[in-house]
Amino acid sequence: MVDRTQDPLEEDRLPPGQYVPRGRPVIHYGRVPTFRPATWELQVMGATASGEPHRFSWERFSELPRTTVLADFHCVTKFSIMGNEWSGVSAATLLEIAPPAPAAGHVMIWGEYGYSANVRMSDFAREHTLMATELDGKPLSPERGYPVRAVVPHLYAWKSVKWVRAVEYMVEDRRGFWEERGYHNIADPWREQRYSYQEEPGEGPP
Ligand SMILES: Nc1nc2c(c(=O)[nH]1)N[C@H]1C(S)=C(S)[C@@H](COP(=O)(O)O)O[C@H]1N2
Ligand SMILES: [Mo]
Repeated sequence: MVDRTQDPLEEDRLPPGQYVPRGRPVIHYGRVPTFRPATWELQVMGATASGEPHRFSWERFSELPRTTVLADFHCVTKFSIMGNEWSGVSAATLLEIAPPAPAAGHVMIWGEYGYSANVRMSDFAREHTLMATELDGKPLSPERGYPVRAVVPHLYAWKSVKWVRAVEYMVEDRRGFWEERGYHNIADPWREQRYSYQEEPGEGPP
């Protein structure tokens, strides 16, 4: 069950430097893609345990076990949206059904049009990381990532890739779209890991 007892404006729930805006911005780079259920698939590829990619058609993806998570959402541009109820398939479920090779320590999450974000396997495997299909009890709107978006709520929101099409298990770390453009490889909002110049040795690819 979802815990709604926490006060969304409770001071210590907001990471440093963040504020709660009035509205709810929609932010992304590029166009909103059209969902075509007949040809859509989610691929889990790269360093899988079997060495083969796993493909989920929309029909197959829709039959996976589902879960709901209540989580705050922190954009690096400093707004935070508190108390979002996301439903979908947990990353842990995907890891079970499409297991990675033991050497895979990193994950690239790919959206339509080549948008990508890399996360550590340990962040991907967190219990609240989701492949979400619903927000607050309704299917995602097209501009929020319909039909499926990643939600990695404990990291800055650029890691929460909209319109997800692939999950790539990686043995070596690699930078995604914003990580290549000066943003922090790990992106923990509680440590204000906003920019790549803040990275400590070992926090990014060599
Ligand atoms: N595919 C894709 N996903 C994306 C982005 C993007 O440009 N493309 N922008 C990210 C950023 S920077 C933020 S803050 C959130 C915004 O999510 P929202 O539009 O639901 O608020 O989506 C993230 N996911
Ligand atoms: Mo963002």
